[in-house]
Order: sequence, then C-alpha cells, then structure tokens
Amino acid sequence: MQGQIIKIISDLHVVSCDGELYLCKCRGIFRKDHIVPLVGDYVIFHPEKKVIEKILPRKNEFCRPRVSNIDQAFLITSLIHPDFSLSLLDRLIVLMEIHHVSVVICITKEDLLTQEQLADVYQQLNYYRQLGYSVVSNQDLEKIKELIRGKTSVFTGQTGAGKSTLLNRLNPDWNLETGEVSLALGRGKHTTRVVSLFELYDGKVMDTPGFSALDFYGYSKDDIREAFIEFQQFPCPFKNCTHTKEEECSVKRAVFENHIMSSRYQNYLKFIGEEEK
Ligand SMILES: Nc1nc2c(ncn2[C@@H]2O[C@H](COP(=O)(O)OP(=O)(O)OP(=O)(O)O)[C@@H](O)[C@H]2O)c(=O)[nH]1
Ligand SMILES: [Mg+2]
Ligand SMILES: [Zn+2]
Repeated sequence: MQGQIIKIISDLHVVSCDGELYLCKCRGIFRKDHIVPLVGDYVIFHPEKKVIEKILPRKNEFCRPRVSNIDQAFLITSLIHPDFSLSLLDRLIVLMEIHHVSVVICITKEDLLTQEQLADVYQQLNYYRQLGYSVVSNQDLEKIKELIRGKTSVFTGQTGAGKSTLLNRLNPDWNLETGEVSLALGRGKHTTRVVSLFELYDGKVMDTPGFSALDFYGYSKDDIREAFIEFQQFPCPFKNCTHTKEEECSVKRAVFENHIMSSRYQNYLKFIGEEEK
C-alpha cells in the first residue's frame, strides 16, 4: 500500500494511509544503502508486516528540519523574544528559493511592539511583499487558512517564535506543547522535539523543532545569487557577475539608487562570504 510518513520517533515511522495510522520499521537494506526516511515521504509499505519497503521519489528534501515534499514554507518570524532579524529572514528565503518552495512570511508577537516599532517593521516587510512574497501576521487566521489549502506547508523558524502556538490556534484540538521564552537568553527552549505532519483545511502542515542558528551547507555562490530574486530585474552587463566588484554592475547601482534594499544586498555579501569592507 502507499502512504505518507507523518512522524518519526527513533526507528518507528508513523505512516498515514486512508485515514489509518501504521507504525512501521524500515527494511534493513535502507541502513546499508544510507537511505534515511523523512517526514513527508510517500512510501510503499506492507500493512501486515509493518515494514516500509520503498520511498517514492521526492519533490524536494531538507536536512534541517528533516522533511520532504514541501510546497510552501511559513517562515514564522518573531518581532521580539526572539528578536526580529532580517538576516535570518533572508537566510530562510534563500533556502526556500533554492528548493523551489514558496514563501509566506508570518510575523508573531506584534502585540509586544509599540505602534511606531510596528510601522518600521511593516515598512521593511513591504519590500518583501513587493517582491511577491506573502506577508501575514499570526493574527490573520483567515488568510493563513486560505494559504494552507491544497498544499503541504512547513512551519519553520527560530525556537520560541510561535510555530506551535499558531498551529494550536488554527486547530484548537491539537494542543501541541508550547514553551516559554527565556528572557535572559531571548530565545525559546526547543519545546518541539520532532517533526509532525497534520492535515488541516484541505492541506497539510508540519510543525518542526525550531533552531537558534542556521548555516548554509553545500550551496554555491551561484545558487545564493539566484535566490535573491530581485537581482534579475537588473540584468548586469557582465556575464556571471557576482555583483561585488565591477564598477558598472547594475545590481550595485540598483542598491545605490535604493531600488534594492540595502540590507538584502549586505546579507547577500555576507552569505557568499564577501562582506563589504
Ligand atoms: N505575546 C505573544 N506571545 C506569543 C505569540 N506567539 C507565541 N507566543 C509565545 O511564545 C512562546 C513560544 O511559543 P511556541 O509556540 O512554543 O514557539 P515554537 O516556535 O513552537 O518553539 P519551538 O518548539 O521551541 O521551536 C510561548 O510562550 C507562546 O505563548 C504572540 O503572537 N504574542
Ligand atoms: Mg514548537
Ligand atoms: Zn553585477
């Protein structure tokens, strides 16, 4: 039978199929061949033997969090505790662009900011909206429900940003564990420990463990450059320009003329390891 892995707890894989759940192990050969099942994987399994026999080809896969077959990512972005960071936001957007996952920027903890602070943040986020990314607040439940419909979405973001809290609000039956944020450290305590996939509003959502830092492994400078989608609006006269050195580079000019947000360009330089001197 064919099903989907919705949770993995050590060597037990919870496979969902036609509304039933099956607790399966993997065929021994998987380990030998270094095949690691992920939450989101579509699998062929044996319902009586409770064994996963085959993993079907993935649309995409991530190592942190360990998930596959994602259409859309909700980047759960706290405005304070943990602090708002455009650098983290850009990092996550780059990852999603590289994996062809659509981006929803979902901000949380608006209630803890003053009107002035909020206006500043929204001004910055407006730039992202103009690039075509959806921007919502965790208060906009109706908008979020619309975005979830018909897709598989992963909720990702820093520990303590409010992923599980928002999912509980979307479906009060779930009662996912949520945690306090340490005021001393300004971050959460890794309350969610495993990835879980749930069905919701004709779509699927995944709650994932948050992180405190996020690095790029194994992505080329070219991948990272392509992921800054606005650069394409300013075609460079130089072939394969890295937009770092050439005086006449049109991306550099666009930054200078404020058509490209300066923090975006600075983050690009940071990510490719060419911080401006
Ligand atoms: N004031 C305020 N607090 C919020 C909001 N959203 C979440 N919180 C609080 O933030 C804390 C952390 O929320 P969680 O939902 O556990 O965060 P998480 O992103 O799931 O964290 P991990 O599971 O550790 O990755 C909890 O105390 C929530 O009550 C919000 O919009 N406003
Ligand atoms: Mg959580
Ligand atoms: Zn250039």
